[in-house]
Amino acid sequence: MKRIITYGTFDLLHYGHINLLQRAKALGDYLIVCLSSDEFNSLKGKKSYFNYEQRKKLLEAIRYVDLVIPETCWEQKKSDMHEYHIDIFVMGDDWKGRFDDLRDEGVEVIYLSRTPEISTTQIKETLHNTKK
Ligand code: C2G
Repeated sequence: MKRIITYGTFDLLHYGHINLLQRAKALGDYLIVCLSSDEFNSLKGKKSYFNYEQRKKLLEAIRYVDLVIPETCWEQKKSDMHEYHIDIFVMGDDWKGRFDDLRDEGVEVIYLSRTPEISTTQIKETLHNTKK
């Protein structure tokens, strides 16, 4: 059983996120999403519209997602690879190169192309500019 993991905030879930999760799952059999906590989002300089529990509920409803766990710090990835017996670490290619060191933990590191024309920031800006 090939186990995949990916990390992110996944706020205002959109088809760019789904494209990533679908392709990540296709690489193996079991997909874990490590979801940024509200506190970690602050560390990342992000303020999500939905809180952790709401974002977790949305992700758990996706057929490609088998488990959602919290991401609370940058440093947890190394131990996550061993704790969850990960075979493949996947991220969108906006992170290309940033996590290559995880290969030293014995996992494959794959960066998948981002869906270009959609982002949570863009959704927020569009809605803000079109509000009555
Ligand atoms: N993504 C994508 N296409 C988009 C938007 C996002 O493929 N149009 C991917 C990102 O590349 C990322 C995942 O969806 O792999 C989640 O995106 P974010 O929620 O923006 O995650 P991010 O803030 O990049 O957090 O420790 C890693 C961080 O937690 C990653």
